[in-house]
Amino acid sequence: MTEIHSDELRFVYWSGVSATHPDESVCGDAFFVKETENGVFLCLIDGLGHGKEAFLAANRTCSVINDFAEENILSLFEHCHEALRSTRGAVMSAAFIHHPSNTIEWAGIGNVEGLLLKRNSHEWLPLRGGIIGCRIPSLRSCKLSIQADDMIVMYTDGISHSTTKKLIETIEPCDELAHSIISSQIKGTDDAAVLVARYKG
Ligand SMILES: [Mn+2]
Repeated sequence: MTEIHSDELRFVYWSGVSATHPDESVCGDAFFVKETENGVFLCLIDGLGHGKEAFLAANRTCSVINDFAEENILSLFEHCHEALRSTRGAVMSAAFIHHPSNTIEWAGIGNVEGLLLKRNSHEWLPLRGGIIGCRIPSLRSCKLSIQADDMIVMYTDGISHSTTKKLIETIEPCDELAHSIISSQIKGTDDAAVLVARYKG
């Protein structure tokens, strides 16, 4: 089962695709995008393993982010950690684009890859080890400048990392990039999800 969502918001165009493990009926990977007054949150979550328990962990994470999306990135991780204690746990990368200052603040626990793609350079999100709901490290976020047309790409470990790196540099529009990644780089042994956003400036 594949879920696709594309939208244009005030600050970004974005596209998310998730694909369920072939033996399961619900997906444990989830993307979440929410605009606030000053910017936009972009989150990609991988509930541990796959199946119903993974789905429940990812789902709970999304509802916490929805409730606390007015706050900063680091407190978001802490709220999720508390809320996920009774679940299997999840890994997540999250970014907040602050429009007034043209900056992006981001952080990641686990192995959801994050990439900021600029016209002539790119920056990978530094990831910290841990599992949200089980044990999380002391977290520091990174802040970078962002300008119109910069892209943010996130993907879970259901996507082949080595080949995706090359693909990202060749394709432009959000929905095309998200679709190419999921259709050509999916491992097929886990849930998989990709989130792509282009900053409008
Ligand atoms: Mn996974």
